[in-house]
Amino acid sequence: MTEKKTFYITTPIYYPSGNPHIGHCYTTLACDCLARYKRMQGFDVMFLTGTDEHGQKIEKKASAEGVTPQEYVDGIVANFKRLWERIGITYDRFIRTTDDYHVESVQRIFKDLYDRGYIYKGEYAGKYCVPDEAFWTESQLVDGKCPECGREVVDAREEAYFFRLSSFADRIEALLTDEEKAFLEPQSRVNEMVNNFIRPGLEDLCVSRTSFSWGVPVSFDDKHIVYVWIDALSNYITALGYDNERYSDFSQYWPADVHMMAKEIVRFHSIIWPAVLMALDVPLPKKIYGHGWITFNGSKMGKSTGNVIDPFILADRYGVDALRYHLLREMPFGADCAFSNELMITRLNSDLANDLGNLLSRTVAMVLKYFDGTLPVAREYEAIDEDLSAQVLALQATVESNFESFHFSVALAEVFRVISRANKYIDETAPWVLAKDAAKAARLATVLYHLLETIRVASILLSPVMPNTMPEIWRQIGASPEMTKWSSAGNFGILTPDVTVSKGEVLFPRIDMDKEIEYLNGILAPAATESNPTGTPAAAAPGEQPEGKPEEKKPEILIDDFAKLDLRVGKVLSCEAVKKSDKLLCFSLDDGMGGRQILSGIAQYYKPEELVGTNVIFIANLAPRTMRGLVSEGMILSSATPEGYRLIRPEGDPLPGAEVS
Ligand code: ME8
Repeated sequence: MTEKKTFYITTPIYYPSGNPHIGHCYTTLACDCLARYKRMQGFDVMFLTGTDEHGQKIEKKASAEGVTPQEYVDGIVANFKRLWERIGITYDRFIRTTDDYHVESVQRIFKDLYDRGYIYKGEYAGKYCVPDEAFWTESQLVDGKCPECGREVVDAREEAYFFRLSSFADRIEALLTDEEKAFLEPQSRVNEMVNNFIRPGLEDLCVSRTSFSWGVPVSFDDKHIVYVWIDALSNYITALGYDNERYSDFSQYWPADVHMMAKEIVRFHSIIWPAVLMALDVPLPKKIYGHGWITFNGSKMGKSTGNVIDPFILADRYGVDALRYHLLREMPFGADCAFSNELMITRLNSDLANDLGNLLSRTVAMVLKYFDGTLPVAREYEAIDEDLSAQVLALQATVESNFESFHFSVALAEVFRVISRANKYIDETAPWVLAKDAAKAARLATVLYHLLETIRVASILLSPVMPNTMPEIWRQIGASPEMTKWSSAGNFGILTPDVTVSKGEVLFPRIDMDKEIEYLNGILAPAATESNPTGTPAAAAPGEQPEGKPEEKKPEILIDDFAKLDLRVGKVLSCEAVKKSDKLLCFSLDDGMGGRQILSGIAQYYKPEELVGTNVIFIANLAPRTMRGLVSEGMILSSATPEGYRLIRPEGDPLPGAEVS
């Protein structure tokens, strides 16, 4: 028996420093689509995802919340897993960098690199903030001061371990510029890496830290913690059992077929990771793919920029498949793409409800109406049939080549081009006219059979993207499991000639744009959602986890615009956590006007009881909104700090209801 070909695909392991958002869904969905597609093709697939749980940022967040780092990450990792389950992610393995076997492997890898002479002990020189016990590089300083606390920094030196990255510069450049190999894609990223990082000179990389303890200790010198990126990148091999006993499929799946990620971490994957593997004498992954960013209001959608959109809400409202389809259809892979509720609804209405949904419901309805649900076997062909079937037959190869090159949006556009063609074929063949003439029964059956076959092929090719709804289509068009295999998408004429269809529900109901936009703007836009407590996008947190471009400034306004805001002081009478929400607190305020209730998404940053009796500032004339079934009559102001959101407080002791101007 010949062994199955393997396909190993990975997402980045995500930081559990905040809950997952649409940006994380994007990469994970792209990988899921490929994993499903390869499984359908018969590959033995290993699809790995996980979480990158160590580092100073997590340590600080946990301490701000008064929990251990492990407790802190456990909660967020559970949310990642819940989301992946909700949106149908079929990962085969989930690695957490806090898993014992991974920690053990990382220690062995570090020691191995040391023994091989690729890691050496040296001295790290940088700017040091004494109270924070943190080293910063010159470029991280803000106005020459500590970016965390704003205090003076001093020149300092510290013993640290270094990886001889510099000695790999030539080999890495050769790897990246080998066009045939296409190790890093899209090509534009290669130029960026070579011109910005390699040609200016690769320096040895500091791979240990002593300023915090939440990480993997260097086994032979345990006051040092292994640099998070060495810890994190190693996940791709430790998850297969490299240097550990937990798994034993390293030789089966490595080298990875593709490491998928967004562009901001391509540098770590295309320069540091291959160098580490070269030093370990381990083969390199076949491909690194760096896609673009989902942006919102001009910035990368990200945890610390506050502009996150809640994928649970979108999945609940429009269905998992619609969300999956929209993300993969709308974003040209490789380029950035703005997320917009309007675009999403337009796309769902036009492609799913109109084109695909109508094709299916019209076809099934006609077979039911004209033939009582079962086609007669006699056929009568015309040239136009061949025009449609030729396009359907060519589709599989087009989809495959676009999936293989990560052009999901092109693959999907091609399928929908053929679906539109089929809708036009209905108009051209006018089955309702054929139905009036009993002598045209064979012709009518031929037309309907062509439509059913088109739907069958299109739905197979769409199934890696929309795995939940396609089986319902197959049920309606009378296709057995055998007829919906990937390989059968390359043939036309697979449904039995006397196929029987079944009535079904509308798969993709039309969405009322105006109503939905009003709803979504209320709950999802960056104004005070559960995920974004203040409505004001926060600045990127400084430190080791960059979160994208600086925020764009908002347009200038006039004093009259500001005067429209009724800002007031309120005294907190009571404050409680909102049930089934880990973000929202429900405040009852003395507002000097008889009292009101306001919800604010700051539950992660405060204990409700500590807020009772304190003063806050709130917007008094914001239209009321309902969240989790509770009405919120205004917005309490807070601002982002490196430790999370903090309330804005008035000084002195103003009376409740006092105006803020
Ligand atoms: O970087 N648009 O974790 P992370 C598109 N732990 N993709 C986005 C996105 C957006 N707006 N926001 C996030 C880390 N992503 C490290 C990785 S790997 C060894 C260690 C996706 O939680 C995208 O894949 O910041 C991006 O590269 C990743 O999430 C960053 O996740």
